[in-house]
This record gives sequence, structure tokens and C-alpha cells, in this order.
Amino acid sequence: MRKRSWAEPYKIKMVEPVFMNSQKEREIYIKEAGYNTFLLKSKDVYIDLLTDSGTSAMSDRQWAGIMMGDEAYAGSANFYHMEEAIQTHYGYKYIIPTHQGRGAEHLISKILIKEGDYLPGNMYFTTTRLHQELAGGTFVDVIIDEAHDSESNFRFKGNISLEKLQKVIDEKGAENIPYVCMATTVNMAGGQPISLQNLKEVRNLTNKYGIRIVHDMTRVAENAYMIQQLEEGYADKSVAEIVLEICNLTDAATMSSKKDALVSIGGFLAMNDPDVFEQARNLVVVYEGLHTYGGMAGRDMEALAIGITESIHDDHIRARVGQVQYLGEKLLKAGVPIVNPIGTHGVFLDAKKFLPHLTQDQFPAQTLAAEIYLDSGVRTMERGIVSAGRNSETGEHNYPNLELVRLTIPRRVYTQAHMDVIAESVEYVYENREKITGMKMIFEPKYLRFFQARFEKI
Ligand code: PLI
Repeated sequence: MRKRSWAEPYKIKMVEPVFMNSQKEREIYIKEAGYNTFLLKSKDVYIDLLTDSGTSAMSDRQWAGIMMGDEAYAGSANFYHMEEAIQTHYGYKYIIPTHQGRGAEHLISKILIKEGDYLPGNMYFTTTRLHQELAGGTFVDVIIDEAHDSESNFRFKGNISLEKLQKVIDEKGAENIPYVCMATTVNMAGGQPISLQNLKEVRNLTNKYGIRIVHDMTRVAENAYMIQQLEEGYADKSVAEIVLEICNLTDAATMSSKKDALVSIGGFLAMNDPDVFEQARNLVVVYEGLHTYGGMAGRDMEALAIGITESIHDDHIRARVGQVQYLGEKLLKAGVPIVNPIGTHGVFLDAKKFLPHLTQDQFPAQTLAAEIYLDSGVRTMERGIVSAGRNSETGEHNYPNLELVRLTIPRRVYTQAHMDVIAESVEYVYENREKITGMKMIFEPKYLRFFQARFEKI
């Protein structure tokens, strides 16, 4: 068959200049930032791969929507557009807007979790687990073992182990498990998808015990695309159809709209249970805002309504994931150790293999992120021991198997030439890896320490 490459399904109408500062300047900036890329100023960054959260480029239609903002305190027209988009494309009945994903996590944790409960999930996410813990729950990792192995090429590393889940139910009792927290594409595992077959099996098991599934749908369209590409029986289905099928197998969802849904700010809690909805509708006014804006401006709800429809187009998602794959394949070819298979929202460097001469206590991923910035002004982020935090009972560091640096690709923002420059820089740092020394932590905040911790070179 004739080969036809993918290309971006858009052309560029407005540009934002970026420039690379000098190595000398970067040495000063990263030191001032305590070797934490979260503490750098954006003006000092050349290509920003810190996150894909709130960093997407909006379309001309979304910007037009911004001009249609109805900033009424109550009953904004934009809320009803957003509600309709969520109901139509994600299938949930009831919607509570929140300022972003963690606002929704806060509400659902407060409503469903009681002291002493257990929350099985397919690997943790930082804010999700913290809200579960603050509500009195304990997170239990039930993701399949392959997810913790950066070399495993298993295609659905986001899958839940039914044996592990059954064990939690047997040991802790279904009455102490308010829900299973199921993420589509597992961020901390390297952007790895769950299969529909696995989700159906999890649904059958949870149905037997009357346990809910709460869906972290932050990157659901990317997961749906991987199902379309890889899972038997889905090649002829659209991403939109697969997204809906995933959502229909779950009871509620938390969403950070800042990722898949192509907006700068926003999120929501969605559910099918009217009783949970009533509680959430009441609680949202305490923490976020009235139930028809929940911390979002009217204009942002309009941009979100439009962003949702754009995010599930096959052409969009193919180019989005295609760009990530392009960068990943370049690095693989150069022999740089990355998480396999390549993820959907970023390429994850395996810092343990990249810097084998550093112990995990010397923060290899934190060190590597700083080194890449030093080389080229490309900003990445740590996803390893610093992100994993401390065990809430023993106070010891959690030591995750995966010690990663995430090169997160914003949606519709950078070009293939940017990917080439990023790859060159990572390859250069890899070639010179033996000279790199580790770090010690000199300041550690109590919550979500990776955002504000400070380090010093050993
Ligand atoms: O950043 P929020 O509060 O809108 O969303 C929190 C959140 C929840 N779930 C998942 C899977 C996320 O990836 C997530 C936020 N992720 C960030 C900020 C990231 O850089 O990956």
C-alpha cells in the first residue's frame, strides 16, 4: 500500500517567539531555582516540556468562543454548552465544573471516602493520591507488574491486575473500598494505555461487589487512540466512539481539562448517580464556586466546550501522538534509555539507566532534568523519587521502580524541527553522562514536594 505520512491537521496563524539563552546564563538560573525546573522562570526556557497541562495551543474557533463569554454569576450560557459537550461526548449525566482536575479530586474524595477506606488504582497520580489520603483513605497500587518495568514492551501497561484487585477486596472488604480509581493513559507509568478488554473485566469484578469505578479521564482521547491502533476489534471505530465506550463502563469521572481538552484552565467532576451529584453540587459552592461555574470563567467554559469536540477528532489525536512517537523513535535510535513503549503525551527517559553511577538517593531524574536544561534551555520534569514523596506512616522516602524524566509535549505547540533540537540535546547529555554528579535535597515542602523542593550539587 502507498505510504502517506501524517502531518499536523492545522496551519499556524499566530506565533510566539522563543529564544535560547547562553550556557552561562542557564547555569545561574538553574542554581537560583534550586535545580528544580518548576522554579525556573518561563522567560528563561527555550522549549518548554515541563508539562502538557494548560499549555496547548487553542484553535481559532476556541478563541472565537472566548469572545462569547457570558460572565453571569449564575446560569452562564457557556456552562450549558460545556455540560452538553460533556454529556454528548463523554456520556456522563451530571456535571460539576471545577477550577482544574484536583478540584474535582478533592470533591469526590470528600464525598465518597471515609476514614480507614482503601482506594485501589492503576498506579498513583500525585494530586489524586494526596486527596485520597487527606480524606482518610489509603491508596493501593493494583496496576500490572509490567507497568513498573521500563523495558517491558507490553502494549497495555495501564491495565489493572485482576488478581491484585481481588486480593485487596478479599483482604480489606468491599465495604471499605468506595471506588476503584482507574486512569486512562497512566501518567506516572509513562503515558501508558489501558485496554477495553481489561476495563470490561474490571467492570465485571467491581459489579459483583457493588464497587464504583471513578475514571481519571484526563487523557482519555489518547488512550482511545491507542485502543484503536492496537486492540483487536477497534481498528474501524472512531476515537470518539471508543472514548464514549470507555466512559460508559465507569460510574463517575474526574477531569483535568487542561490536557486532552485543549484549554488553559478548567476541570470537572462528572457522574451518573443523582445522590452523589446532589452532594457534589452542594460541596462545590464551599470550595470552588457556584455549581454553574465552579472556579471557571464563562469564556473558559466556552473554550472547553469547543476543545472537547476538537480533542476527539481522529486527525488531531493521530498527529498529537504521532509527534510524541517521532521524538521517542529518534531517541531510541540513538540508544538513549526511555520507557517502552513510547507514551502518548511525552517521552520518558529512564534516569536509572541514563545515570547508573548515581544512587536513587542522589535524585538521578532531578539531576538529569537540570542537566538537559543546562545544555539547551529545554525544560523537562522529574517523575521519580521526588514526585513519589514519603510514606505517610513511616516517613521514609517512597522508592519507585521508575525514576523518570518526562519530556512532555504540549498539544499543537511545537514543530518537528523543535523535536529534532530536543533529541540532539538529550543525545549530547547522554554521550557526556559520566561527568554528571548527583544532588542532595536542601528544602522539602510538606505536600507535593516536587513542585517546590530545592537541591544542591554534591
Ligand atoms: O493539574 P490538575 O489539577 O488540573 O489535574 C490533576 C491531574 C490529575 N490526573 C492526572 C492523570 C494528571 O496528569 C493531573 C495533572 N497532571 C499534571 C499537572 C501533569 O503535569 O501531568
